Amino acid sequence: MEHRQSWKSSVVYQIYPRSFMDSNGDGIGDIQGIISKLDYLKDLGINTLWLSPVYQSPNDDNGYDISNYLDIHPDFGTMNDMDQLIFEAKQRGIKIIMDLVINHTSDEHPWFIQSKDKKSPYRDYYIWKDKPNNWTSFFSGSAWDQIGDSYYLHLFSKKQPDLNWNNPKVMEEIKDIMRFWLDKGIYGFRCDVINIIYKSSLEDGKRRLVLVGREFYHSQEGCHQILKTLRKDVLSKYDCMTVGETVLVNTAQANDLILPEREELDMVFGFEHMETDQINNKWFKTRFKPQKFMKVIAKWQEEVYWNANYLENHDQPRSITRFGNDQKYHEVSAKMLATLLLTLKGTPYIFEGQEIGMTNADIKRLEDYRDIETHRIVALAKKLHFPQFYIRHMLKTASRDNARQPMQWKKEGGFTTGIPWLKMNENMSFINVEDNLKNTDSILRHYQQLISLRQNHDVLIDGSFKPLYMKHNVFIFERKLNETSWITVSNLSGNKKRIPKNIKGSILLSNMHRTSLSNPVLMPYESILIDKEKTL
Ligand code: ISL
Ligand code: CA
Repeated sequence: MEHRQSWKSSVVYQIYPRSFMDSNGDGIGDIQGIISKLDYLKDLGINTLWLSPVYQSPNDDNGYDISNYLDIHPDFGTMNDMDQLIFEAKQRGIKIIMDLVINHTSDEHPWFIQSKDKKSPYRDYYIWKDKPNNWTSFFSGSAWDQIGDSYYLHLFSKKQPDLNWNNPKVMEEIKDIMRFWLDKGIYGFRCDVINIIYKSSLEDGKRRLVLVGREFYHSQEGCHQILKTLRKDVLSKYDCMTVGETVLVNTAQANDLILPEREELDMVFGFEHMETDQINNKWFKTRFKPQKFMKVIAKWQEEVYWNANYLENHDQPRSITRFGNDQKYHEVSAKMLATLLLTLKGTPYIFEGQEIGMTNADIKRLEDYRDIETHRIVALAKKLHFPQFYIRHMLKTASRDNARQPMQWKKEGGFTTGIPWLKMNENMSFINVEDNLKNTDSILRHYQQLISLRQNHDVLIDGSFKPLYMKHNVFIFERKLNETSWITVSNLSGNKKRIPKNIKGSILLSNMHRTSLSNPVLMPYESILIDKEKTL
């Protein structure tokens, strides 16, 4: 058999360190907290952890604004803690990938502080101009800020100045940073907004509603060249993986970044399926459109060389609230989404709390939101005179804090002995890890079974993907490897449906204790994993 790259059999669990587990009662999750939960993660069955940033940072954007890439934020612990985490994880067969944020640094990074001086050798580490252009930031408003008589570019907050990738010195600095971490034994990187790091021109952009200027920085040839260099000079020397976070890419652009012969990244996160419950922009959520969702998923499955499959991360609302039903069908729809995610072709990513069906946040007061993007949007919406009730609705359905409420370990929380940095969800009294572990039929147990099926059956890793049925909000697809053929049936709606007659086989996994296909009625959010060859 052809050699299989190690990341094809990875099952990744994303940790948002602030919200995972607090070991010292200051209300902020930390590295010792993560270490204390490694056995839990091992039992879940995952073999790879992705840590959102733990580097030094003034936390304007919760660590995505880095002021020292080579040290740990004291909130999270020390470098010794990090070394211990890498070691302890390895003992349990778990590899660690770290976030690599190289589009921008913090404005408190020594490079930027020195860059403010026009005569400094660091001046050209960033993008300075005498006059701003019309580009807008991802967090709304102008992408330029003024210091003295010059302006610098920041595609995110003004405390996140963009690096100048036209400067070869920047490339050398980043290579050193990557080597530093890979030498410590980490398994690779999740590369933040990687397809926008290269700016090919600083002209005014075409006038549009959002992201003015993007034609000059989105998926530019210069970006491909940078990725090839990083791969050749650094990554290729290690057994490691990279997953790019790639905003606004289509399937062709995704392949341009990941096809093996391109020698750039290993896989990327697409966003198209995340747009199936909104109009134009994530702040304008509408009803979830399952038909659109399954078509997008099938398209990416069929067209993209290898997918990074995910339904949640630290920027997105919770999948059960969005794509399932977090009230009446909480357990069954969480399990249905799990089966879908873990049986698709590609590397699955599970976000902390997803394995117990954590829901969107129950934050009521605007001032209780912590996320910078959320506050920027509130300010803008107020300026535009959006009614108060609508602003609340926007936050409830789209704020990034929906994903960031602390992990619900126990009925009474279990995340911290102090005051959590972001309020916990009151539904922790019935949605928590403790109860899930006690119950042999819980959402967590369902994830465990799925992960174990993946680890033990190559059909879920190497098998081909073929959509069999995509109608009436029912998604059926086949994974096939040699003689083995597995079929996933998912009802993405709250209504009863029928299983098409030609779907036959024996049940490998059900979210409703189904043991055969003799009853053709598919219950709301029912999902079934079927082995086609073994007909009972
Ligand atoms: O949050 C978003 C959609 O919900 C996006 O606009 C997001 O800002 C974009 O996907 C980039 O995200 C990444 O880089 C940002 C950081 O704030 C995010 O947390 C990170 O995932 C800037 O570093
Ligand atoms: Ca702490």
